[in-house]
Amino acid sequence: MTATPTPIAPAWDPVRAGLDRALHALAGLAPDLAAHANRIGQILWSPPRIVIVGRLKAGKSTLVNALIGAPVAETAALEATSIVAVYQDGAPSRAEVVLLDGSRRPLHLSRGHTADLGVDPEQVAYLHRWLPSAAIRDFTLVDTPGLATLTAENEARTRRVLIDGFEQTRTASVDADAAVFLFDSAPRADEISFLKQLGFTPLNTLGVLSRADGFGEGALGQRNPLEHAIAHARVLGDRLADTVMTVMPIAGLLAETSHTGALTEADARALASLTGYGPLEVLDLLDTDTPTVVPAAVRDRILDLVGEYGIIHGRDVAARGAATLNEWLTAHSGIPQLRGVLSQHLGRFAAVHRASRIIRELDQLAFTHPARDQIRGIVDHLRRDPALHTVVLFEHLKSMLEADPRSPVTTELRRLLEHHTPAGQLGLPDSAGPDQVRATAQQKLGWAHTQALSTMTAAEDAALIVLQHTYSTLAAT
Ligand SMILES: Nc1nc2c(ncn2[C@@H]2O[C@H](COP(=O)(O)OP(=O)(O)OP(=O)(O)O)[C@@H](O)[C@H]2O)c(=O)[nH]1
Ligand SMILES: [Mg+2]
Repeated sequence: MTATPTPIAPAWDPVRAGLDRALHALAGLAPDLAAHANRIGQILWSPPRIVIVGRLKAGKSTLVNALIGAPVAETAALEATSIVAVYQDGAPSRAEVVLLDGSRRPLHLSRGHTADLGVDPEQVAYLHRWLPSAAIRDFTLVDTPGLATLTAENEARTRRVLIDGFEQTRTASVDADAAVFLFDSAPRADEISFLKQLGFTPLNTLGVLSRADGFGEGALGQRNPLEHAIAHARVLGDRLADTVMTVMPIAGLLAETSHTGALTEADARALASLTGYGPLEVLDLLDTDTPTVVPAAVRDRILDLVGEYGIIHGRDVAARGAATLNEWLTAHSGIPQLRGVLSQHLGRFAAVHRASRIIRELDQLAFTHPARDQIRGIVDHLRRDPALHTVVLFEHLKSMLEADPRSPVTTELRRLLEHHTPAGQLGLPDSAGPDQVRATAQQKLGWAHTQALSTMTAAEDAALIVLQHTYSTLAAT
């Protein structure tokens, strides 16, 4: 039914299967609905999209390159990313410019990089780039211009393709399913409010404390910046619990260098030649135009590759060669852990978010199409499918986060979604026995009944019906 029928791992996904069945049923209703089913099917069978957002120069493009394993996104101290770019696994390597009206134009690539856009940037919604890369097989990455009042123009470009109802058009939206939110110190209030406008939940939003290798006083300070960043990420994770699932410290530069094959034996030798110098000589090396220890050009290249932290702490390791240094950079970058969270937690909720987007599309069709009763029947059936229970809970969580984030109903929904075992879902330790699980579910069922007598919002009304259903199922297991 779809243009790209290659199944994405996991091979058998009951949520996808349920949605695919519904799309087949939809396609069978009328010829124009077959076209809708095909369009929606393309969303279903392409990898979820993870958007990287954050302040200007937070290290977004560097992280994108590190995750892809190739220097595809422009990064620089001065140059800013000026348009939204979607990086998707696919061959051949190519790019298209997507205009605000949704139309597409092929774009000439010179040596893998995008040359001139060929159109007024004001007409461009985003750049769609395909490149063969196993690293982005399970999720497509979206790099965005940084948020900052100084570059209001770039910020507007990020907003108009990400935020529902921002400027009138949704034709050329990138439709992201999850966000990685980068900040190199505490995020500002306007950044948090931008994030809220994206319409994600804390379950599909990951916080990244970026540039961890320069955190606090940096590489020359008393405290190891990476350790400091790890501790601070924990504090921020608690503080931002309403916004992000967790906060992970990342040194994107170290990962970009180690994942894109930028490091050579000559670099390792140059770095190793700095072993044995004291703090003052290292300061001289880093800070002056004419360092005495190595030529300025060599110093600049190593600084670009591994930063001050890499120079100070990687010197000894470098003596063991480029491969060992590469491993050291990876291990200190935080990227292996980030990859784990992306593919497990964030990836899981990105898929749930996308499923809910598809159901919303079907709801829309049921609203506008003459075959509304049959479409409604398909959607109702889908919502009752036990395989889609998580998606239904997620929809209610989204409504509750808008209506009343502090309500205990919101807390219950989030816990049910975040945990995998019945005990965890009910707030019990995993060691809890079946009797205790049943008794607690029964107790919560009673609570939900009582709550339902005096609800504050329509969202809560609807959520409590689903909670009652969930608790009775848990009580019966
Ligand atoms: N030391 C260090 N420098 C970093 C790190 N990540 C990025 N940088 C540097 O910070 C500068 C900006 O990085 P980018 O990745 O271009 O940042 P960005 O968020 O994409 O910037 P805009 O697109 O302009 O908003 C570059 O010079 C990077 O080399 C990091 O983890 N550590
Ligand atoms: Mg950038």
